[in-house]
Amino acid sequence: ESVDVFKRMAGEKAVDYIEDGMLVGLGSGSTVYWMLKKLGELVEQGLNVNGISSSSLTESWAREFKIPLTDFSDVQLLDLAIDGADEIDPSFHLIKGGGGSLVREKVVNAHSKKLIIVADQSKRVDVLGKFPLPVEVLQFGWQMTANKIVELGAKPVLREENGSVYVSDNGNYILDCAFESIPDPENLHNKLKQLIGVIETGLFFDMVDMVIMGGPEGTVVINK
Ligand code: DER
Repeated sequence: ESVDVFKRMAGEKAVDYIEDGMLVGLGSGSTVYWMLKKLGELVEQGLNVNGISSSSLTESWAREFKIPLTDFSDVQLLDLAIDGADEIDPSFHLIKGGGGSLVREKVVNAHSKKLIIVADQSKRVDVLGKFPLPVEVLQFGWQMTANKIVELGAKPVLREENGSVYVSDNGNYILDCAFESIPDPENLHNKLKQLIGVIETGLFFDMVDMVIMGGPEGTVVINK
């Protein structure tokens, strides 16, 4: 269906920015899937890259596509990270975490010289917040953490998957927090990070260098 076509367009276009010998941060999600598939084809044709995965699912896709993998014990700075997003505002601030990998995604993206976001056009918003903000929290005492988030104006919902509570790759819970509108992402992120029990938030600000958007007019590349 057309959204998947738009995702595929954006994901495949991002591979144009991967040069031979690069260390690449591999994001997560269904748009990144198409980037990984295309990258695997280039690796098969001889492109030399090493990737660090931001989730167990991405790792399984990378192995399926025979993309060589490394880790932070060998590599401390990546040349390029390519990742998806749930919302992108005009300043390139993001909401991420719909796929549950926001913590490792933020670690990978923060340790990369350049970050490219790939998305279908529906991810573009004027103000962040319609998409509930994923917040990763310690399992221990999560109810108290949720109560503190309520005081910040949200309605946190404990994420479930297949009828049981979702547990992240890091062994934590995720609260999906409906703030409705987040005009000042940095301020909200800082308030959330101060709460005892909050591990990380899905607010990514001042991290993105380029956005590649797939839509009916084709693929649009927007530099910061
Ligand atoms: O969880 C994330 O941040 C992922 O990047 C994901 O939400 C992106 O969504 P997609 O599956 O539409 O690419």
